[in-house]
Parts: sequence; structure tokens; C-alpha cells
Amino acid sequence: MEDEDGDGRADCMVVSSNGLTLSISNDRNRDGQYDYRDHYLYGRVVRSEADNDFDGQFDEWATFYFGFPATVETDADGDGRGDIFSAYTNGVLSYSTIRMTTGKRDFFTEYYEHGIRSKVVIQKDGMERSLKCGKYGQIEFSEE
Ligand SMILES: [Ca+2]
Ligand SMILES: [Ca+2]
Ligand SMILES: [Ca+2]
Repeated sequence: MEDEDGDGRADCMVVSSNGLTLSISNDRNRDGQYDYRDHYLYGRVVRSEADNDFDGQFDEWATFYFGFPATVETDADGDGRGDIFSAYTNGVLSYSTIRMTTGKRDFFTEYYEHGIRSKVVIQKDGMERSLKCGKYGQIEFSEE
């Protein structure tokens, strides 16, 4: 336990076993509750969770592959379940899926190539619509 600002409360907690770090928790806004945690495997971060609005509930979960982000899931509406799921390839965003509030099975997925949005797929009421993107990632609404 460490208390960097000297207020008597721990701001950082390291959990380790046999000399290997298992997790590090941080209290970034110093309110006495941990709001960021990294999980380690053989000395590398493999997973993290964050409470970015500091309400005591984690709202962002990430996985890492060789130090690069692999997936990030975000709870945008605060119900404790992820609504935005992003996947990365070699640390570069490859696609991002947003669960729409209109229904359980409605999704909005953006695909990326070399970091630029290349395609948008909308799934709604069991129907799928694909929209192409221009070279700057803008959606082109012209029908194919
Ligand atoms: Ca906190
Ligand atoms: Ca939260
Ligand atoms: Ca949610």
C-alpha cells in the first residue's frame, strides 16, 4: 500500500505472489475508492478495468496483447454492461461495435483500415445495412 499524497489513505495497492505482480490498483481521484486496476501475467499487463466517472462501478474493461491494447469495452449508459466494444490489431483500431439503445440486437459497427474508418454496418431489427466510407473515413450515403 502506498500513500503518495500523505492523507493517510492508500492511493495505490499492489498485489503480488512469489515476487510477481498480479495487480496494481489506483485511486486516481483520491476519494478513497480504487478506480483503476491493471492485472498482470508474468510481468506484463494483460487486462485493466477503470471507473472513469468515479461512481464506484467499473465502466471500461481492456485487454492487452504484448503491451498493445487488444480489446476495449465501455459501459456508456452506466448499467454495468459494456455498450461499446472496440478491437485492435497490432495496437491499431480495427473495428468498433456500439450497442444501440433501440433494441437488444441492434448494433452499429465501424470497421477501420490503417486507422481510417472504411465501412459502417448497421444491424437493426435483423436487417443489415452496409455503408462505405470515403478516403477520409466519411460515410458515403450513395447506394451501391
Ligand atoms: Ca477513486
Ligand atoms: Ca463508473
Ligand atoms: Ca451499458
